[in-house]
Amino acid sequence: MKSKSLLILRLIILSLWFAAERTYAGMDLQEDCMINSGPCIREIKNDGIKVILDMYPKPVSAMKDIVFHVTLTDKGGPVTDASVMVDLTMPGMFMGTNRPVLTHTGRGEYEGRGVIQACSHGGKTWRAEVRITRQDKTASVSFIFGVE
Ligand SMILES: [Cu+2]
Repeated sequence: MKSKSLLILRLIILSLWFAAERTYAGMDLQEDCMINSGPCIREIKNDGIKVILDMYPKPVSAMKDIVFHVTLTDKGGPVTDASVMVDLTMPGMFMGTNRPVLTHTGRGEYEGRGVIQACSHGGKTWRAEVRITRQDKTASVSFIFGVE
């Protein structure tokens, strides 16, 4: 009798542990950038600079060499004097610091490479915060996207 209830208790503890392993704050956050369907667009409030983010190869997967491509335009014209960086974080979970730096390749296009970490908790949702610095002023836009 005693060993049976002990076994049940063990099973309960084990299932709670499994549930905890698969749950973290932010895991249900809605993606607002369907990166596998194409580039995503944001506008920086105040100065109206348009930010287009793309990543490839697609489908965007963890532990693969990913190219981050950002296009900046201001009233239709290219923004060529910015410093651009992508800050990759997982909402609700610390996954280390991962900030690929992009370099200007011409006509307001910026490109850099990075690797998105594999999540040991099975997380597939990431945030890419694109930080744009011009004349010592930094603005940022964020994109919530999923990886394969
Ligand atoms: Cu994670």
